[in-house]
Amino acid sequence: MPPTRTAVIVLGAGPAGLTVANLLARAGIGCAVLEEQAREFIEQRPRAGFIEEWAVRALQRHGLADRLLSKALQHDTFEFRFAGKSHPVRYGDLPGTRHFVYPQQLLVTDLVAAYTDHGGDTRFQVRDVRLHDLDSDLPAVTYRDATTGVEHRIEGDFVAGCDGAHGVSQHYLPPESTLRAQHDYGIGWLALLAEAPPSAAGVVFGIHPRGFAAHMARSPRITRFYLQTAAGESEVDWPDDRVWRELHARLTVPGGEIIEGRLVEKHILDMHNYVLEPMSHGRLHLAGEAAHLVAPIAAKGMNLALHDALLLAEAIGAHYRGDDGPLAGYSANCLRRVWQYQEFSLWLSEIFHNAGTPGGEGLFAARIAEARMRRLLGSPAAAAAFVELYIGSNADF
Ligand code: RFL
Repeated sequence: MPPTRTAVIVLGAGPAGLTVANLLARAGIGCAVLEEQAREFIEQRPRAGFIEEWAVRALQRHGLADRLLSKALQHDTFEFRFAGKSHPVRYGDLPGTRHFVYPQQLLVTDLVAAYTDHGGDTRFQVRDVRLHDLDSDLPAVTYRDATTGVEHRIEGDFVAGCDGAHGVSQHYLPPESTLRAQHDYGIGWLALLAEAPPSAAGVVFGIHPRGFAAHMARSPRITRFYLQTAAGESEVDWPDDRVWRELHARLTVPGGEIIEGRLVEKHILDMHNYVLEPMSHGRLHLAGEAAHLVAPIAAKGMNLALHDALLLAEAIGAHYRGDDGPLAGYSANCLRRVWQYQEFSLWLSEIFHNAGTPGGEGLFAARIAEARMRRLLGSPAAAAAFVELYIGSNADF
């Protein structure tokens, strides 16, 4: 096939790539989105659910949040449960400090429709994606269409690498000038989706000597649960009866029972983080999990993907208006929030995961975690600092 030409080639139709594409289209900048999976697949892939209010308002400003605003539940409270008691934390008293509960696949469905069904160029089921000439003014991407087998080449001014943690674009950052920071929590989380109504109005974090557990409402009929697991455990170690036994043990308090339902998703998440610095090389700019992964401890990954996407679309728009300053500062501007959210997730993980570690070191870590929780629950100043990062209302330090 002869090469085609556009302004921006976007790799990946996840929250990051689709937000970039929609914003560029609204700014009249041409782009093409290349996605490895079929449209039906990405519209049904369940992952995140919590979107911070600043991100919702940004999508709303661009006309991308109509269905989200009409359908999403809003949360402004969560509870810690430990030592048989519930300790609620209200964080939604200030404007702009709520979470919107909207399953990621619904957001992806909305963003695909807003772009693709309004004339946007989206190419699903691409294979053998390769990037070329990233140091030149005319970078290109080649790929094979899995449905026809035909090879394609598409040329543009920029490549937006939004193809997630398992994509190809991060491998085009030159190793000699790219830093990779990483951290492994040394545990797993079993991510579960149950066909069960929520057992509590909001999020419940169970801090328990047998390990952490969480409950998160997703819809009136679907609830997400997490269970901390030992390193090396797999799904086969967690038959349904063990799952429910542990959820009851770690989350139940008097008057706060856990409602069971059919488990429709059960998989172990590797609990690790990484950050690539800088997120750009030549005409390639990464956004979202292609550039940084944050374990889902504080529900930050999709929010960071949206943050990057908003900054990248704005910076590319500025380029076409003759100002390359925002693109030059793009990576550093993203990384400020990335590192605040990484630090916050690590801080929270030390409350979540340390209640049951045996031995003297374990006891020390458990007492530190209790001291943190008491401060958070007892000091309005500590609670305000926590909320800033929990909801991301002020996180670009
Ligand atoms: P995505 O969503 O992975 O999208 C990347 C897209 O690129 C495609 N792709 C390719 N396309 C073309 N060529 C290639 N070579 C390609 N390789 C891959 C993929 O098919 C895909 O469509 O990355 P993006 O856009 O950066 O978005 C990141 C978020 O998906 C992720 O951070 C969140 O799901 C993380 N996360 C959560 N984040 C939150 O902010 N709030 C939450 O409540 C929350 N809960 C979660 C989560 C992640 C979870 N899992 C599955 C790890 C709960 C879970 C269980």
